[in-house]
Amino acid sequence: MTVALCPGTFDPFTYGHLDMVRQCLAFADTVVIGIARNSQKTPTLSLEKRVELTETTLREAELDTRVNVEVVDGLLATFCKEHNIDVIAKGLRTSHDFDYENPMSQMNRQIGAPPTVYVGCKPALMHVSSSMVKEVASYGADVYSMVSIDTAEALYEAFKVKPP
Ligand code: COD
Repeated sequence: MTVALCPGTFDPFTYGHLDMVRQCLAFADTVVIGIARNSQKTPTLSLEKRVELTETTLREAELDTRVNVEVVDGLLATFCKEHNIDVIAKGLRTSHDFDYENPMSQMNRQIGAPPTVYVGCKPALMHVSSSMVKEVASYGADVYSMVSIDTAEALYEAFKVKPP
């Protein structure tokens, strides 16, 4: 049984992330979405909200039977050991993503984590990043095609703007 880990901040979990998970299910029996508590970024949404919205999005996509959501505290390498992860999966939108991800993958290998595989991004979702979704949502613009309804509403609430 192959277990793949999709780690990230998921602030918030977008349909781009969902597509990455779908692609992982083509080669893994189970996918674990690892939501980092202490990522280098300062998330807009609380950890609890990020977990809840990720679970809701998976349920709506009917992917919740083969995908689990977990919180990653500390190092990914330690999490992988504790959760019997076989492979770490990262999504690539552009070569910029590779430049960002590859040093992390090398460092993770050096400290005992399993190998990282890269999945390509669906062209229609190439421009979808959590940060851009948040920027657009912060002005009250429509993000319903990029995230679940609950996620969009949580963002409008967080930014105290009227939904479109
Ligand atoms: N299509 C496909 N993939 C996408 C899309 C899209 N539209 N959008 C994003 N992705 C991919 C990203 O490329 C990434 O692979 C993944 O989705 C998650 O994205 P984010 O932005 O939510 O996550 P990041 O980049 O903030 O996550 C950073 C980690 C939490 C993975 C990193 O900080 C980490 O590993 N922290 C743990 C501490 C640790 O072990 N550090 C040592 C590593 S050197």
